[in-house]
Amino acid sequence: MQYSKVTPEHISIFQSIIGKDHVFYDEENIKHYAHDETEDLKFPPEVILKPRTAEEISEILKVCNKENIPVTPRGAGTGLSGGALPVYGGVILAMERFNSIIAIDERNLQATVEPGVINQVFQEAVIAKGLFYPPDPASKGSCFLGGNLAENAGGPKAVKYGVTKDYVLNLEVVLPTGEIIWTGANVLKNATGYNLTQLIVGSEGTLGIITKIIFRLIPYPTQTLLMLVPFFSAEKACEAVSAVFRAGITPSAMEFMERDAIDWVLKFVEVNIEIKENIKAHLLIEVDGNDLDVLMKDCEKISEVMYGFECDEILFAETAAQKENLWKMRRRVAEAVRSHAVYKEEDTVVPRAELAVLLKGVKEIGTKYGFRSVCYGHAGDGNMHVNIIKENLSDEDWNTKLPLGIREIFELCVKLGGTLSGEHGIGWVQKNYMDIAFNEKQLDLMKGIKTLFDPNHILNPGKIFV
Ligand code: 2HG
Ligand code: ZN
Repeated sequence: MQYSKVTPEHISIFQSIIGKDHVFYDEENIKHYAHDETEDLKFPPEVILKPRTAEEISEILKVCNKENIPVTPRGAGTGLSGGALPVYGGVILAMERFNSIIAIDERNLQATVEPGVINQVFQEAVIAKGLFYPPDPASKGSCFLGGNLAENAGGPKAVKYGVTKDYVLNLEVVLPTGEIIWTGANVLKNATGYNLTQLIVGSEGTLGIITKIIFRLIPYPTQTLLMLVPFFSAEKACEAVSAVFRAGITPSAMEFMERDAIDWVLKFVEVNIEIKENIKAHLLIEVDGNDLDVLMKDCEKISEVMYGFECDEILFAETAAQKENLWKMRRRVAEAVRSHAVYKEEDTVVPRAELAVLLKGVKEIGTKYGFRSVCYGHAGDGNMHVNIIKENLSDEDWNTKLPLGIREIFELCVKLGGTLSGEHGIGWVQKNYMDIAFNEKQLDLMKGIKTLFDPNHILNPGKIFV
C-alpha cells in the first residue's frame, strides 16, 4: 500500500477540527502510541489525534480519505494481536476522550456508552443499579469498551454469559468516508435486513469508528462460589472440562492453567498458595446465581465429576479475599509471561471436548520445533492461550522456523473444528495464517466488505488480511 505522509498543512487542518490541545506529534507521544500490548512490536505514528465528537471524527476521516492518509483507531492499547499498531504510520485516532456513560436505562435494562469507557468502570456503574454487563477480559481494569467491541473480547464469564457481541444492540459508527450511521435498533430481537451491528463488532477497527454503543444488560447474580482443582495430569484437567457440561452444569467460569502458567504468575504477584510438586495443572471453576444452596449442590456435582478425572484435593475459596486472590492469580498470567520473557501469544480455540487433543498436539509441535509453551485460558469455551517462549531459540529459528510451528498449531485447531482466534483477533500478528481457516472465496467476500466500507483502505490498513 502507498500512503501519503502527514504534512504540516494536514496538522493545521487537524488542529482546526479538534483544537491545538488535542493534536500531538512530540517524541514522547509518538513513542507511547507506537505500541500496544502485542509482543515488543513498535510502529511510530506521525500524529496522534484525540477528538471528542463523532462530527470531529467525520471531518478527520474525510480529510484522510481525500489525502490518502492511514488512520489507526486506538482504545486503551491493551490488545494482543497488534490491532492498534499504526503499521503504515499516519494518524492514530485515540478514543480516550469518549469516556462517558451516557445513560443506564433501568426500565429496559440497556445502557448507552461511549467507546473510551474502561470495562470495569462500566461494570461497576451497572452493578450499582443491580445490573450486570458480563464480558470481563483479564485487562478489564484498563481496557476500553470500544476495543472490546473491535476484537469481540471474551474473558472468563463468556462460558456462561457469552462474549461482547452478545450484549451489543446498536452502534453509532463513523464510516471511513465520513458519514455517521446507526447500525440497527435498540431492541432485543431484530430481523430487519443484514446485521450491520454484528458486522462492526469484531471488525478490528477496519470498517468504521464506533462512537456510541447501546448495550443490553441482565440482572446481577448476587452469589458466587469458587473452587480451585489441582490435577496430576494437564490432559486429564482438559478432559474434565466438557464432562461438567455433560453433567448438566454451566459454570460462570471454567479456567485452565498449566503448571508453568502458575509458576510464572507466582514469581510476579503475591498470592498465598502452596502448590505440590506433582501438580501439573489447575482448573479454576466458578458458579454464580442468587441461591447459595443451589450453588452448593452445583459444586458438589462438579467435585464428583472432577474426582473422576484423578484430581487432588479441591480448594474452596472461603472469603471474598480468597476469591480475589485466586482470580488475581489467573488474570495476571499474560502480564507475568510478558514481563519475564520474549514470547508470542496464540489464542487457539476448538470445540470444548477437543481441548485435551489440542493441548497434547501443541506440546508435540513444541517438541518438534524446539519451543516451550505456557498454556492457560478459558477451557469452558475451548479457548486456550498458547504463550510460546523464545528462551534458547536462536533469532533465526524464532523468525523462520517458529512460524511453521505456529502454522501446524493452527492447522490442528482447524482440523479439530476450531479456528485461529477466540477473543484476541487477527490484527497484525495472525494475518499470515488466515489461509488456514478460509479459502480464497471466503477471503474475497471479506475483502469485498472491507472495500465497500473503506474504498481507499485508509482505516487500520495492514490488519486481518495480507
Ligand atoms: C487472558 O485470558 C487474556 O488472560 C489476556 O486473554 C488478555 O489482556 C487481556 O485481557
Ligand atoms: Zn483470555
